[in-house]
Amino acid sequence: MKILAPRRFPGPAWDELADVEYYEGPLPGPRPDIEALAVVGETIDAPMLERFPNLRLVANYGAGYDGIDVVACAAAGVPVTNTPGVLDAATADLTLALILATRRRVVESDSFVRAGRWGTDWASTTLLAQDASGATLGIVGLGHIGTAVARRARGFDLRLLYTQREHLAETEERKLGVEFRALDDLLREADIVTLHVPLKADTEGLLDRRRLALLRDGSCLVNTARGAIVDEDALVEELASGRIRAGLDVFAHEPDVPQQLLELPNVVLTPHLGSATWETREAMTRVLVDNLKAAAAGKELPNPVYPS
Ligand code: 8YV
Repeated sequence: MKILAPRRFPGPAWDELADVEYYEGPLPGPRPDIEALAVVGETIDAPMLERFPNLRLVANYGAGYDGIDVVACAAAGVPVTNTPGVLDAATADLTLALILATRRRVVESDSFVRAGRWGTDWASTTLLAQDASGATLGIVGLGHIGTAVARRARGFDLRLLYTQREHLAETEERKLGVEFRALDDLLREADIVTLHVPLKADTEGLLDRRRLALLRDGSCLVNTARGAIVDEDALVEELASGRIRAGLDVFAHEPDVPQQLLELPNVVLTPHLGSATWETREAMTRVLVDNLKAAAAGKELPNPVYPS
């Protein structure tokens, strides 16, 4: 099975694939010889599928597959797979890192030391921040990653609220130590809000201008999910006003980051690093390769994704 990939993926599993061609820049085509695409964020839609008439798999490197039109793939008879499960811990870890960095002003403090200001500007009120311990964390989307965040957050004595379409069973809520709130109520009540929903038609712009205005003064928003879940222009305005803080790993038009954010001290910025550890990326490659090998062998796919 001839595979087209943008690059080698990290880890030894990648070498198990026999027939891989690499491309640079945008996806090439027409290419009737290509039977599988390994993709990382590329847009795969109906016109793109036409370039690859003999495709047997679109294999996404990542859990989120919002760049792939799954309906168009299904219509063309092309299965889609992703790499779920193996990146929950790393993404939850980064979420906690952003919560703590934002809440405790870690990046501002680092700049303060590097600028040589400790000896001259330090006073007992310098860089005072807000406790994470005891604060209320609102988790938007209690799937695998949201749940991993909840477990870690309990270790920091955060009070946990969550929102999603379906309530958990009461026993599950008790076990995780979470209380359900409708989204607007969660935004009004939480000191820290963290997003863990996939980007879909019904979550695009979920945190619009009206909802961002519900956030408490001094609260902080953390996003390790997808930038387009938030109205980015409205978020930039809220942050520029200094009313809220944010820890942002994802942006609406990556790799572009709104210029204004680069100037603001109340924002911590990372370049989409949720799954970026050696261990996690190698585990993602293992899952990607298993999907590709199953397709090549005509076997059942381990991680199929369906239109929803
Ligand atoms: C990226 C992610 O896909 O899994 C996801 O949904 O956002 C990430 O894991 C990965 O970083 C590759 O760029």
